Amino acid sequence: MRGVAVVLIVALDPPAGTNVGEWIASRYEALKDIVQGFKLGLPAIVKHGIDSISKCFSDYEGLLIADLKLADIGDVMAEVVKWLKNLGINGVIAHGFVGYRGGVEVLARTCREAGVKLILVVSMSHEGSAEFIDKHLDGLIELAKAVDSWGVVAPATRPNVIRYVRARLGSDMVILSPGVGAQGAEPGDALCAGADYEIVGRAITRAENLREAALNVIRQQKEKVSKCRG
Ligand code: BMP
Repeated sequence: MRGVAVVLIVALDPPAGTNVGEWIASRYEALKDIVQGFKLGLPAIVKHGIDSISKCFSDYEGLLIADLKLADIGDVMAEVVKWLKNLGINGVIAHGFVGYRGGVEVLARTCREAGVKLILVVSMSHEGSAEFIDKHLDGLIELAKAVDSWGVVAPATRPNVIRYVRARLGSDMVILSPGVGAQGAEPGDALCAGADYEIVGRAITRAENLREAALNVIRQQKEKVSKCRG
């Protein structure tokens, strides 16, 4: 995966008051052939339910990530993963701060058995990440390594954190970076710092022309990456 130059996941977070089904379907149709995956967040899932949403993606072969930021006892998180798997989801985001024993340990085992990619948050893109989460960055990275998670989330808004996470993780684990566009990071910066995927939401999903906005992000990613990776 690290050899792939440009990789984009679109975060689908419909604004309140929209018809969620139509909002998601139109974005899926406009973007599915030019991006590598979609991330479904709580706004979509709370309103519409993963059951209804997943029907729209039934023929999709890319990454389909449920961003529930799971943070519960392992047995409950495991049941969620089994539901998600049945509905065609192939990746799930969880918090590591619940700890290994009886928590992430169970979740990771269930993900492995179900063939669902586990993605653990090790640092977040908003400022408050420094208050609690970032104080445990090393521990969260070690946890991701211990359970051999498929990937981690680290912030595009702070490329120095991505560089640190990449150095600690080595080259095998995938880093997914949100914070591009609406939160201020520029396309390609996280990739240049060591991320494998950039996650972009509003800068694409709320644009007048969805496809043009996504192609614009991809073009900027390519320009940046060609400079920093040569
Ligand atoms: P946007 O590009 O519209 O800011 O969306 C970013 C997406 O990434 C949202 O779905 C958000 O839930 C997610 N995200 C984030 O912004 N920061 C994090 O640290 C972790 C996330 O999952």
